[in-house]
Amino acid sequence: MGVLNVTPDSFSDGGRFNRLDAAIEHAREMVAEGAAIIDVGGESTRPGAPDVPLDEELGRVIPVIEALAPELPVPISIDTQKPEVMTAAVAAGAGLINDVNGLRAPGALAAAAAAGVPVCVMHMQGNPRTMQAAPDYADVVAEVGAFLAERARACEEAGIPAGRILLDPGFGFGKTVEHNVLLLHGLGELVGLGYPLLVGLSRKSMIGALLGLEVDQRTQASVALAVIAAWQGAKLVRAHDIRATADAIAMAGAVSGAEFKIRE
Ligand code: 9MG
Repeated sequence: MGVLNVTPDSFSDGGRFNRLDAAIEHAREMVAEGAAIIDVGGESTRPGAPDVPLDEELGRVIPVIEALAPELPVPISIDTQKPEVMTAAVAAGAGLINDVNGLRAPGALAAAAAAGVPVCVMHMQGNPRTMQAAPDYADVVAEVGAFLAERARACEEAGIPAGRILLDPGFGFGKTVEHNVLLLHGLGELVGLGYPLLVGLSRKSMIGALLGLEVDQRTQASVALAVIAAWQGAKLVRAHDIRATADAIAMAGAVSGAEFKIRE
């Protein structure tokens, strides 16, 4: 899953893709490099990011989705927490809803169910403004697993079929470096929940904390984390550096004989 941030304040690409033509070009490039989904987001989820008003978020993402949907050979995902954006994005051509808030906003579950597309529900402790203040778990793998199982049940009760549900442990969302490492180490337990797992580790601050690297120096470490996640059973990896990530995961797949398939 290739990241296409159309925000002026994105955490790792600094809003380079907030102009329509640049966004479209970058999406094409990511597909050419092996992305199987393009994830369009108009509200930064980096720690401390401000809320974006509905109209502004719609104005950022809808023109991009309308432009990309007819021409891209892969589905577009909408990265949003707002039910109104989910509905409008799917009407504009998005084929997946990616909600870092796990469809917990009022109306989000109903909007996602009515949209009739697959959903990715992610775990987050707190909210992007406060989540890194004091993350706290007795057993991070068990607690994230219990949350994801509950959200999957809520999705199914709202009418979203099990086959359209992806789960995501939410690396970096209300987690310390140690929590992130434990979660990745224990990812197999979450695979056991029975839904495909999506993970996002690309350029995240745990790499900066462990290796002392700036955001633009984190490609190799991101690729290593992607391979570890895929090896543990993750089915989708959200990434910025597509060619490197796709090649590395394809090699892991070739060795393991597992079914994760990145490129024809
Ligand atoms: C939007 N976004 C930022 N990080 C993410 C992650 O780790 N997973 C998902 N599903 N979305 C994310």
